[in-house]
Amino acid sequence: MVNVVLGSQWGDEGKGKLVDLLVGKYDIVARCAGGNNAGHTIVVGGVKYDFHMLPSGLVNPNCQNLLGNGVVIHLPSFFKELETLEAKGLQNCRERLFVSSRAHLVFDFHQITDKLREHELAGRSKDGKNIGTTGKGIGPTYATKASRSGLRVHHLVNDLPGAWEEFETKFRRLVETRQLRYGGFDFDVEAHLAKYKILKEQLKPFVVDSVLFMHNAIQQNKKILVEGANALMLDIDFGTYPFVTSSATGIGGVITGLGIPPRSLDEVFGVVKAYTTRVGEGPFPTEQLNPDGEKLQTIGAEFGVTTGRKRRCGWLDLVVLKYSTMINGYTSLNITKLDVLDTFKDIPVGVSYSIKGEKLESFPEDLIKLGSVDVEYVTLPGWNEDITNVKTYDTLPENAKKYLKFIEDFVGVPVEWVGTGPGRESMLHKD
Ligand code: 2SA
Ligand code: GDP
Ligand code: MG
Repeated sequence: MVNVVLGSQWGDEGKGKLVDLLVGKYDIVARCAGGNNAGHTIVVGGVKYDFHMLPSGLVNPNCQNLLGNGVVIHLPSFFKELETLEAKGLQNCRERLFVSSRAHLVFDFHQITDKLREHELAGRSKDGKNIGTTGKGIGPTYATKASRSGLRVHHLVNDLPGAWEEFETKFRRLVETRQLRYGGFDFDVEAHLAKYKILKEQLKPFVVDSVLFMHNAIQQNKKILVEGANALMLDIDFGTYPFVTSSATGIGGVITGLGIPPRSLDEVFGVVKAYTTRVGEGPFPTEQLNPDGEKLQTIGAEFGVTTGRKRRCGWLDLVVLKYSTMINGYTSLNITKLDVLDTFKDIPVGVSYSIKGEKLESFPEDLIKLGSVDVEYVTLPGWNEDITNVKTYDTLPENAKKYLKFIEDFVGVPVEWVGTGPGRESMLHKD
């Protein structure tokens, strides 16, 4: 059984919390895409754990965790995150963590060029057309992957004669070509190579052939949960290109990022924030640049887990959710942060886009089109009471249930879990 948790909007829907909640039932949690640009906050027993790259299955002491071939790994960050989680008391992490030999490595020069590229893009026009990346080197690493000059985990850990020399040669070439492209930047190649000689030995115990790992796990009927990173609207193909990340963040990335057959997939949990947020640049039709948006940001504590950036906020956009459902085929919707809407008297929800009075059939692919859409809203009545202590779905206020029903009916997918607070216990199951 392979189930999947995917973000349906622009990220930070609360995927980590759902994974944490479900993880007790799973033997393996796997990540298939992205790197340490992702960020999950999980609160267990009052302790807050921040995850960036590692699978959140580490919070369950019986769960194995895999970084699949589709993930990109900055090794210094990998070890730092692992050590931080261990220091917070997570047990046996090293025995339960596996890394695909085919995953690509993110190097410091990728991170440097990520920032240089952003600077270059911002300088091109007054209004700044940079992407607003996390600066973690994600785009440049997927670029070297696609241009077939990247270095993967197996290149580093290979002990066969000549392997290290080849790694060194490729590493030097990568630095040189980037220095040529960006007019030179300081980079101590020798110091980095010396560091990677040590990291190589540290990494070895984690490395597996992840195709075989997943195949065997599926054959043995292990319960596997795939933890999506980022979200569909940041997908390299289906997101608001070019304001996207550089990986396949939707259902396709699950298959290619883990090397498993599509037929092995079962449930697809779509995680939906009860409103919408976006971090970084790019279009966001239901954004509220007004006191409502500020209120959502403040009550929702909407700050990036990785960069600390303020997240942009707006109303729920059902055009986005319907589009995202067409691609990812959610079998359930899992609505988080409903409690953040507690004090809003009325709650508008975006239901269609039009340009010059003409209704669009779906989410547009073109940014100029997207920039000129008018959003049609349906305004639903708020419930004006604190739901953080509500213990069951049935005892939610009527208007809260109506809000959820509206989403369910509009998208045509049942709601399964509803988040009413940040803690593990604040997730209600709809029976
Ligand atoms: P990148 O760094 O190349 O992947 O950035 C490209 C775009 O993707 C967005 N992006 C994200 N959006 C939401 N959350 C993300 N993770 C962190 C979090 C972000 C943070 O969980 O809070 O801490 O700022 C994430 N990662 C990438 C990014 O904003 C760009 O728009
Ligand atoms: P992810 O990237 O999708 O895993 O989400 P993040 O962890 O980046 O962002 C979601 C944030 O919302 C985290 O700080 C969570 O602790 C918090 N959160 C998740 N679910 C709820 C909820 O139902 N209510 C409230 N108030 N906070 C929540
Ligand atoms: Mg996040």
